[in-house]
Amino acid sequence: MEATTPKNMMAAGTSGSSEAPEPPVRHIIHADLDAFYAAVEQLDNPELRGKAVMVGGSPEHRGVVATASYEAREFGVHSAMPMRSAVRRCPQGIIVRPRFDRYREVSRKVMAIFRDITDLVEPLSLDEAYLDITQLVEDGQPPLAVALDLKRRVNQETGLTLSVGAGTAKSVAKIASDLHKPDGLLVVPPGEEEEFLAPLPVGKLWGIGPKTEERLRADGIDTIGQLAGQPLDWFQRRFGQRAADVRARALGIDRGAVHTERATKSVSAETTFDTDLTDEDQLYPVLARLAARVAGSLEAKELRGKTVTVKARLADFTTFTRQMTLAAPTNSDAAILETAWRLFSKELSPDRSFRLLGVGVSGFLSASLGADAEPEQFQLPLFGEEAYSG
Ligand code: TTP
Ligand code: MG
Repeated sequence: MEATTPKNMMAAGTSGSSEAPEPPVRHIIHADLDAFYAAVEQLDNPELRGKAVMVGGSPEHRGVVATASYEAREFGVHSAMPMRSAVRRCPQGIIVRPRFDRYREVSRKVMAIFRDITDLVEPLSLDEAYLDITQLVEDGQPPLAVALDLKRRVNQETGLTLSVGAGTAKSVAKIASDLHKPDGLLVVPPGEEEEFLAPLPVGKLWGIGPKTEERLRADGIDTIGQLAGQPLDWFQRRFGQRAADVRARALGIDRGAVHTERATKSVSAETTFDTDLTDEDQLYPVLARLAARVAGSLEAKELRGKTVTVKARLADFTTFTRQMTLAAPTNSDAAILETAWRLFSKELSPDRSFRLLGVGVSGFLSASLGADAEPEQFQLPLFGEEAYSG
């Protein structure tokens, strides 16, 4: 699977498809730093290297794990876990408070390396981006060579390790980068997308959240291959308007383009809870984490927005949004959180349980037009990833 000359594989990629005519093959890289916050802490403080590091809030104040070093992950510690549970699982773990300014600084360096490779960079968060490398491949550099070069440069210039996945679709590249973490590298050659995805659990697919995964498993669909094998009308019944997209992703042929900053209209993050939440003490840290994620994405995309939106879904699936426009555009997590909390706290009530919470920022200052862009309609995927931009 790993090193194949892409041009040789193109014939295989076009066989067996009834969709005509075939669009040209694109080559996409998904790059994601390993244990980002924890890796920066280990880089800056050699005493932390090789040790279980848990970056986040304090266990006494309902703090949450932002991320953990791979040493700590061996004990079952992971992002978004209450720090108290993390300490129980890994008592020797060293708790480190996040230093967002430092992470932003490192992120800027890494994004600059990405942009040095290609202009077509779509950052997703501080440590993660899609790169469209089609031109480089057409000029004769195999995706594997580009990926190796990227990993080497990031490691030499920052000291961090980067995991890279390459493929002809964003969703394939993203899954590939995750599969061999940390320090992973996986190139899925054109034509092998479906075969690569088939044995993987359905939950790995973008847009299949834990709840959808549960329902699919109840129907005996455990792998992406089993999903891809369903007839078209089954997809339509199960996914409605999303049917074509979900099916394309399951087949590894999604056509989503890499969007550079200019195309971004909103940046948002949302999360669905395992159990519905009512308590302000539990909801506030969630909102704080979402605000920090959105601020990080804005920073990575070099954007500031004026409109802050909160999205909420109640236990009965009623979904609503509340927005507020600020006097000046921002990318500050504190300003986003303050506004989001002002909007959301009005919605709290002892008889209301929430199953989902989201935070978004839109209304970007458009440098090219020299004027404020109109706040865009807030759009979030129904299910799917924590960080999303449209
Ligand atoms: P991720 O790339 O999801 O995680 P990671 O880089 O720590 O680990 P890996 O990619 O090797 O699996 O997120 C990047 C950073 O974003 C992470 O270091 C901390 C922050 N983050 C949070 O603050 N809260 C979260 O729930 C998640 C998932 C990440
Ligand atoms: Mg990462």
